[in-house]
Amino acid sequence: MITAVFAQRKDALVERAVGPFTVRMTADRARTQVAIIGAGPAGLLLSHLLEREGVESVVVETRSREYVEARIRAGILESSTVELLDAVGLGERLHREGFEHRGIYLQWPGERHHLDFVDLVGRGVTVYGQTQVTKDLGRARDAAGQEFRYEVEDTQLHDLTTEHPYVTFTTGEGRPARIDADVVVGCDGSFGPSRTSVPASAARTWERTYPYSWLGVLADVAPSTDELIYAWHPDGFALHSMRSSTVSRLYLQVPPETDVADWPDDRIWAALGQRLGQGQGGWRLTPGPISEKSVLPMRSFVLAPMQYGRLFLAGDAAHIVPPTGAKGLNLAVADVALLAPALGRLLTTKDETLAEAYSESALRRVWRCTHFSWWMTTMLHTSGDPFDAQLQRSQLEWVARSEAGATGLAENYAGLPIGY
Ligand code: RFL
Ligand code: PHB
Repeated sequence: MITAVFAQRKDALVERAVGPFTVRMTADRARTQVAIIGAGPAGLLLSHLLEREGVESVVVETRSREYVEARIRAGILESSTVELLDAVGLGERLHREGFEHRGIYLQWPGERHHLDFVDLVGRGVTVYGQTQVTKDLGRARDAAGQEFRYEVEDTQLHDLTTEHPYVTFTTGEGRPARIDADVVVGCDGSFGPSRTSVPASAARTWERTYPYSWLGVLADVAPSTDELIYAWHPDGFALHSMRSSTVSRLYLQVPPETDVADWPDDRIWAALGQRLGQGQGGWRLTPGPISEKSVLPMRSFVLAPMQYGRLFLAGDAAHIVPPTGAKGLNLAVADVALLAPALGRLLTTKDETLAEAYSESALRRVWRCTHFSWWMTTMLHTSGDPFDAQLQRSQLEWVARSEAGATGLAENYAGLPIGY
């Protein structure tokens, strides 16, 4: 266990521009081995894995801890994510409260097919909210004495191409602060400063914006299904997911720029019922009170390499996938599972081999998941083009009727092994 995270802590003078003046202020200055930017799943899990490598870290986060832990996002864990969390002592509550699912339902009007991943590829998935993963990680890091800096502002990364990079920010109390490190890891999601600290000349990016969004709702009602339903419908895609035996998570394909105000609860339940096949074969969708409603845009994005000098990127900071394949959180976990031993080797034995291989190894899985997420998205969302609709229908029938088709979906959805 790390008891003293900061090898040194001292006050130093820094200069800050305040309007037209340059003001010299006392800065809170600290030193650690790895400065982690972002306390989402990637940053928290990385700090946990690094400790097991004997490497100390400080986590810097712009939001409050309460905000980070309440943010509703992913809900599906691949089997390799569960195995990793188990192996590092984070699986106890997950196994008690999470639901193990053998597969998913794939449907279109008039037909619902169950794909049994356990039969097809020998492993299923676990339904356990990202909020719960984040809370479990937070508790484990507290128990280990992890140093966090929450509610910081103006995070900036410096000297990344030297062996002495550092991070500056303003603390929640308004004091300038600086953390000197051997390595900086950007786990700050799609809008953080890490990605933009990589000069355009040092990286390449690929991007796809999809012409639809998801309207997501959280409802205080028991799920109307035992496993997730992915539904193709001429009105647009719908997904029935869940968080617990009393909370359902549901999504509707909506046009981009949709205003939630245009979707009162009755309209949402009517659209979900229609698209998910209300009444088909006697199936009923039970509506209930909606506690959260939001619109999320759908985007694919990859930045390569995931390293720039002593800056490494992990999770959404390096890549975004549309949520249809349930891959975002799992990719963030897979990145840090590769990165932690690489940094352990670099910082304890000065062996750079694994650190230099990190980006290429991580990107193999990133592109596999990028393709899978794109494929699920384009197969299930209606574009309005009748030719597209025929191709989607043919693809869905192939997946549902052919063992080869079903196995391909199952292998990707249930997840490839860590290190694929
Ligand atoms: P996060 O979770 O965005 O965390 C980044 C953290 O960095 C902080 N930050 C900063 N900190 C310091 N200084 C700054 N200047 C900073 N700027 C930002 C942020 O406040 C934040 O705390 O990224 P991370 O850790 O890489 O984790 C990625 C996952 O959160 C994301 O991929 C998934 O949630 C995606 N996703 C899903 N993934 C799945 O695997 N399965 C799913 O079922 C699934 N469903 C979803 C999803 C994402 C969704 N939304 C809203 C994006 C469903 C939704 C609705
Ligand atoms: C979720 O439960 O939030 C969820 C599940 C599956 C997805 C996306 C989101 O593909």
